[in-house]
Amino acid sequence: MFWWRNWDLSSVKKALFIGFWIKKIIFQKLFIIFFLKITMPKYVIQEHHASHLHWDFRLEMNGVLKSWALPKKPPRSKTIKRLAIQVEDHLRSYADFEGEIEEGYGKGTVKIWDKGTYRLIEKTPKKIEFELKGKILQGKYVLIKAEIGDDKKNWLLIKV
Ligand SMILES: [Mn+2]
Repeated sequence: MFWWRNWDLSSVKKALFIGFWIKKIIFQKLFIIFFLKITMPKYVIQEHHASHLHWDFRLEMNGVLKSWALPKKPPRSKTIKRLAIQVEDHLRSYADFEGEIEEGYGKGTVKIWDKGTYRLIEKTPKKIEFELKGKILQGKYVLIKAEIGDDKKNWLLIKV
């Protein structure tokens, strides 16, 4: 009779209570991660095998994809500076594009080289600093307007 009275009920309660809080904290953390994932702006780099192989670097900004064409692979170390020529904004939906461009200047194959999200650190007319969270590129980068000649479209992409 009343065998259960020997149970230390308070420790069972404690265990349940701790379990409840652990679950609550895990769910809160997962929710925050999910929330950041869906609200952080995206970036994409598309390898474009056009008449000249280049990499199209695009940042989701003000409802469009701000775009730069890089004649060389995006830098993964701090010692490399890459020319980034600003090109026309693209629609956000273009971030997922992979495939064949049949006509015109961009004729050739496009494949996604890297993609992820980014955090904007600073933006001025001559400088955009951000932190990339991608599959290939990670860390802080800066795009700086390069006053090379008269061409206002020339920027430099540098890992900082
Ligand atoms: Mn291109």
